[in-house]
Amino acid sequence: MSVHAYIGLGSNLGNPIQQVGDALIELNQIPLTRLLQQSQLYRSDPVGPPGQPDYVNAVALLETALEALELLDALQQIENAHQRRRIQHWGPRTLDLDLLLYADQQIDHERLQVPHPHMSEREFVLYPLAEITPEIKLPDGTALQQLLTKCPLGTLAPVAL
Ligand code: A4P
Ligand code: MG
Repeated sequence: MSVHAYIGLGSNLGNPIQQVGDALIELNQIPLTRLLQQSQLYRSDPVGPPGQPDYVNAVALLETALEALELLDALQQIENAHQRRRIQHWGPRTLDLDLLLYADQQIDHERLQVPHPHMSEREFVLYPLAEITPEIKLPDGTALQQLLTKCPLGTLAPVAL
């Protein structure tokens, strides 16, 4: 049985637009999985330690027949492949693939928490998600639109391609 899963993509590598673009293609190559929709790419200020470059973020909607932990394994394989490239170029590890939502499940596993614990307050997750599925509700019933009213857009802006 296939389910819908939402993935948050983030990169602040030297060419983060390419990192995220490549990752979207690679998501579509995961076994038993296809990419149904993708948001625009957004540029956003870094959340966390200051002094790091801006991020490029996006959200993707997948249809997958993988179990949640199998999907996490596939996401980490993609992250690792990007990490190896980055080490060659002496850059930091900067491709993040977060499993935001998996069907309407709440998962609390040592390797995997779904919904992703920080998604509800992150503008670089909520606005791209709203582009794809504006009427979505989280598994606890909270409407995305309700979260958006508490989450200013800030400096988040679509990347001009
Ligand atoms: N893990 C648990 N739940 C999940 C999930 N739902 N999806 C575990 C993915 N992984 C999940 O992740 C560490 C461990 O989390 C994994 O081994 C997995 O088993 P990681 O990606 O290796 O480490 P990380 O990225 O340093 O930690 P984390 O908590 O994922 O960081 P975040 O929350 O992703 O934050 N600012 C902007 N503007 N844009 C960004 O994208 N991203 C971060 C990273 C910080 N600031 C940012 C952005
Ligand atoms: Mg992460």
